[in-house]
Amino acid sequence: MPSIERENLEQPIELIKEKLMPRLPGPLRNKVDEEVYRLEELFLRSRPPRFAVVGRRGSGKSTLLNAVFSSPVAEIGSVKAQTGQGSWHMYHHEEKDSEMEVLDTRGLGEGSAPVEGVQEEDALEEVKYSLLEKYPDAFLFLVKAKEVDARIQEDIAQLEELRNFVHAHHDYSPPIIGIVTQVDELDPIYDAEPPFGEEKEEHIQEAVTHLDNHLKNSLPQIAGTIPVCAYLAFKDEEIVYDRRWNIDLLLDFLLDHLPDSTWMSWAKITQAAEIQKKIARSIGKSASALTGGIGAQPIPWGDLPIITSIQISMISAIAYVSGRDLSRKTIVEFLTAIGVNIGSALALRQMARSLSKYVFPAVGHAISGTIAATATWGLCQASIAYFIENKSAEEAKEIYEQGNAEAVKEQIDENIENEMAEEEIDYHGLEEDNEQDIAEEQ
Ligand SMILES: Nc1nc2c(ncn2[C@@H]2O[C@H](COP(=O)(O)OP(=O)(O)OP(=O)(O)O)[C@@H](O)[C@H]2O)c(=O)[nH]1
Ligand SMILES: [Mg+2]
Repeated sequence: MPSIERENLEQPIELIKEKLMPRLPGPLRNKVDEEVYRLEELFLRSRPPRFAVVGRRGSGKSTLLNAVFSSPVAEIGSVKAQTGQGSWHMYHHEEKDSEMEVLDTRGLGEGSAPVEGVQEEDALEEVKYSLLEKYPDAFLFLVKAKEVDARIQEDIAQLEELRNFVHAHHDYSPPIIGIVTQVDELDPIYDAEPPFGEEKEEHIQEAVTHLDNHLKNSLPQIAGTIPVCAYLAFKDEEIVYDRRWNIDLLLDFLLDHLPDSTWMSWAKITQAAEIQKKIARSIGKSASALTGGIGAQPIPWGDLPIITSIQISMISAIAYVSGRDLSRKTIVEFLTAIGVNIGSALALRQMARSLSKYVFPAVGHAISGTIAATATWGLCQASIAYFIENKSAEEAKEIYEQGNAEAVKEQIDENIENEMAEEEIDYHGLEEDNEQDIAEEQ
């Protein structure tokens, strides 16, 4: 993440911690603190995800990395084992400005020595050595669909050993995800192009159950087993043939098992709209709960820009998740689209002030938690529409206003005084909106 632009994300969180948090009563402070911590994980401690990819020679490790990036980031060895050093590699994609760290292990249980040369005698020892340096966020255990029967017990024992090793040295137990690769190779072989027919699907399911049961016997905490076809062909870095199947599901599954600090990177790497939306909604939820918590306590007018600066952080983060850069121009473009008169203001403080006039036009002497949370959620929905769904400025504005109309109506109906005395945060509309979104996508 470019450091100059990071202050859009950093400053508001700092302001809340320094200026607002100390004023909040205990229970509310705890709630706000939780959300602050989560946003810090997402924004400030953001780092590339780290995977240890374990699998035999030719199981499809390199191919899977390429499939995840949709780009030939890893060399593919179709003849001899290529991955010789059991060390961490940073896979980098310049255009997407995205990275992922991978411990691409030399195929465990190998016969012949790989071409790049091996530093340690024993492949397992070599992998352990690399794991001393860093722990992976998750182990990906790849097995060819046609080989789920072949001496798999030995491989699983090694996997278990590696995980125990990580636990002993880093006090962390990475989730293990079983991946059945090259499912297109299963019978019937003539049904090689996804989407697959019924008979093929049955065989895929059999392979998954087989691997999953084996894994569960030794490693009951296994996160799950996912079948994929990762086959992609490139010419001059461009995809010329695409046989990928179920990769989206795998990306989504992995997201659920990755720490929050890797989510921003995951969005950049995968560039999958569904992943981006899921992350954006989750950021929106935290930001809404946070602003709602702060708004539940009377705060002076002068401090409202602190709330709107958090909203700007959220909008920046969603723009970033969508693949835009973190520049102020991006934010100004969005704010202008939804009707915030921003003038030539490019400093965060000025933007926050303009936004606060728009979001809290005339609610009285202070805002309520409900209205703060709903406005934040409305801005989240509008930024998703604008940045991720590429909807027009008018549509984004409409989405924001719809959400807000409800909030304002609610506000009039309620006794503001009473509500502000309550410490419970009202998450009005969040759950329903989220469920509605999910329903719409299905
Ligand atoms: N049909 C098919 N072939 C695949 C698939 N995934 C990988 N392959 C092929 O399998 C061979 C091995 O794949 P790699 O990705 O190089 O396997 P690897 O695990 O990285 O191998 P090493 O680095 O040698 O350990 C290559 O010829 C790939 O093209 C798949 O989903 N379907
Ligand atoms: Mg490889």
